[in-house]
Amino acid sequence: MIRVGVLGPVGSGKTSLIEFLTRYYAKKFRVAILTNDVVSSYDAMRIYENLVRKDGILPKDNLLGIVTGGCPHTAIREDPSLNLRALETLEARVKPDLVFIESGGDNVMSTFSTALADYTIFVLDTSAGDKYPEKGGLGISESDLLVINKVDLAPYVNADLEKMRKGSMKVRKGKPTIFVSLKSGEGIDDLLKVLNEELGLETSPKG
Ligand SMILES: Nc1nc2c(ncn2[C@@H]2O[C@H](COP(=O)(O)OP(=O)(O)O)[C@@H](O)[C@H]2O)c(=O)[nH]1
Ligand SMILES: [Mg+2]
Repeated sequence: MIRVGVLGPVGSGKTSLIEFLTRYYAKKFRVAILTNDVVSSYDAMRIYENLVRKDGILPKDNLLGIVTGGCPHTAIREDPSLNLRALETLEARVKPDLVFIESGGDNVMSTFSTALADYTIFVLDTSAGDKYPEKGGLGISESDLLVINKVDLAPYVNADLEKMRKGSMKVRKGKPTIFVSLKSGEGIDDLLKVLNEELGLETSPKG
């Protein structure tokens, strides 16, 4: 089971990314999703509605949502026990090849415990301004992959993508950064190419 942690600020596109990747990978692999929300089961309910009920992409047993309380980074870093237990439940229920774990949404310092995630994707979006990624933060610099989402909005918020690209190179020391729009589809091929390579997912069959 490959555990992919998805984190980043509220509204950057974490759930949208997980929904997109699940649609893609579920054709070949057993995919499960574990969401973290601070006070509700909102994301789990949204994913249930879209992927389970409407589109039938995800069996309902493959989805689990937990409520972390007000400090979402604690549940993915200092004390991931709630998430680890939820993963055990998913493992026993569906034996997934691939699990996406969505953080409840946090600031740029947020990171996943290595006990919980094998690979981490930090999601930023252009509408937060082009001061990031250069302004830095542990999550931005240390994540395995930085996804900068909502490039379609960049012109409306005067976000200079070249500045963001340079900033990212500066703080991430060679680790990959991909620019996408989950709305228009721009950059998606690059994203899948990097993820397939990094996760070694191209060849292993569903079984
Ligand atoms: N314009 C635009 N909106 C997007 C894009 N990706 C996601 N959104 C919207 O941004 C909002 C927050 O997305 P969501 O996936 O819920 O973010 P999360 O809080 O990080 O999980 C939603 O209204 C999405 O429809 C994108 O690439 N472009
Ligand atoms: Mg979300």
